[in-house]
Amino acid sequence: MYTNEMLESMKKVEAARSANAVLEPRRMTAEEKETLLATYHPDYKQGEFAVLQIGANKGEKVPTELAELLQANSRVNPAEIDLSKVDYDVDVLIIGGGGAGASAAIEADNNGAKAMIVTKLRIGDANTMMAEGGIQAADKENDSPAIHYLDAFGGGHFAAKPELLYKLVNEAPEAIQWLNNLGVEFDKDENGVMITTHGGGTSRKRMHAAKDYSGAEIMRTLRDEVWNRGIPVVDFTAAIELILDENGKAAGAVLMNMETHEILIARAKTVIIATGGAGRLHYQGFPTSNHYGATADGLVLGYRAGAKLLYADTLQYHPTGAAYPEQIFGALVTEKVRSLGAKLINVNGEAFMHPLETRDVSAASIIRECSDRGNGVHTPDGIGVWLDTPMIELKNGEGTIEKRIPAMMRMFGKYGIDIRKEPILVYPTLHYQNGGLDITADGMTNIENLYVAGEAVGGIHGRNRLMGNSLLDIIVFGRNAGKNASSKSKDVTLGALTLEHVNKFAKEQAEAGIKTDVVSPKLLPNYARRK
Ligand code: MEZ
Repeated sequence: MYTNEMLESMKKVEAARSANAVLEPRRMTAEEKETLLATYHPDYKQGEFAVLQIGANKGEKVPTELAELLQANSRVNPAEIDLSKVDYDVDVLIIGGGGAGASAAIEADNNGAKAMIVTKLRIGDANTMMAEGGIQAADKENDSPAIHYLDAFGGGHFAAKPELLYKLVNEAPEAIQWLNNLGVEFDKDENGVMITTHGGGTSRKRMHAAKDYSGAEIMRTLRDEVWNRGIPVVDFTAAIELILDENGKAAGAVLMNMETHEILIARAKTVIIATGGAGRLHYQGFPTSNHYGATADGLVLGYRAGAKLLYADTLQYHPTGAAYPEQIFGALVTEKVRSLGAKLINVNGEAFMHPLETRDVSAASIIRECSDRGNGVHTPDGIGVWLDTPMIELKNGEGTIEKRIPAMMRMFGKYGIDIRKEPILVYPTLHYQNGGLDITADGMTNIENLYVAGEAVGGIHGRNRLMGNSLLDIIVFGRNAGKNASSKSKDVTLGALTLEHVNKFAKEQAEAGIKTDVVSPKLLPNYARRK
């Protein structure tokens, strides 16, 4: 139930809305943004990071929770693993059953390769499924990939790897057509033209959506395609260590059945890591919008085998996670709510920022409002600011919410909150891993025959990602990895399989004086132990 403070504040929001007295603050200047980020964004809290003592990124800082996993013990003792007993023998092994993994599998299959997906949960249990607001592509007359590039490059603080971002924006229109042809039900107008909207930091309306379950619709389609093609999917089986061959090239993975803990060996000519993000590590104690399996496994697997990370110190806190009621704490409230006209309002009923600043700036602005400025709304369990959803229908007409963001309406409706009539409370939630494994434009890491796609990649977006560029990157880079890994597999002759890199890593650990009981990859979060 709402507290008196919440009710009093809500009255102010309603009064300001009714009097048409809510002003739209101007966008911040570059200097204002820099100061805001440095003071309030979680990425800038130096005490929350640790310097890596071993591995390819030795000397660089990453979040403390990630450092613990990257420098932890392997789940396997190489001496106990029989690499001569091969359970699966494939051309392309895809680790991860989300949108990137499924896209890679489809293209590898198209290319005539024997592909196999292995996933610790089920195909589709992934962050792709949780994405709501849409997917970007510059396919309208007033837009171009070059404009898309400039928006994303600026939004990512000019840090994106140019060749990766170039690929992302140039292949975006084709990615939309590919999905449309596979059967994704994009929102279209009465003439069959795709409806596009703005996202934070976009200078053109290029967000294509399937209402506010865009990711679920895309994942449904990709999963059906994988199943229809008969591509093997090994569910409830985690990759717990990469296997290299005697020449140091990727050659498969040690797998573990999640239920029986049986160990299985997959030999592969090429391997694609598509394991997704890290929200379930709850960096800095933040709640998360992420899927249950998002525990940075791919980063750990790759790092222990010698792959390099890029920008592993930068995370995305989605500005609008649900702050109330407690049952949905941290769940995603799609940016599309703001694209459609809802404004962010403080405890006094005032709009305190432009609603479509980039995500890092928006999150920092909300944190400032709730901390130093003392303008947050206290809930029984935390704090937040209002997102004034009734404004959407004032701007776009009655019925818009049900038609365009029905999932939001249903999520809050379950708790007796009608978002057409009442504003909702939001606070930043851990949403996306901006950094990850470093790849070249063909999708390969510094380890030959080891490819990466999706959220486990670092550098596509720089140090902050724009809305809708993640659903796009899983398609563009998933397909890219599938095509390239399958082509490459045709020329691969595998040497003898080895886990020597695991022994080497353990030696480095000992030499650096790292003593830890932690084993990684983590695979699943352990909420039983959380305070
Ligand atoms: O790209 C995203 O993270 C996304 C579409 C999220 C959202 O707000 O809906």
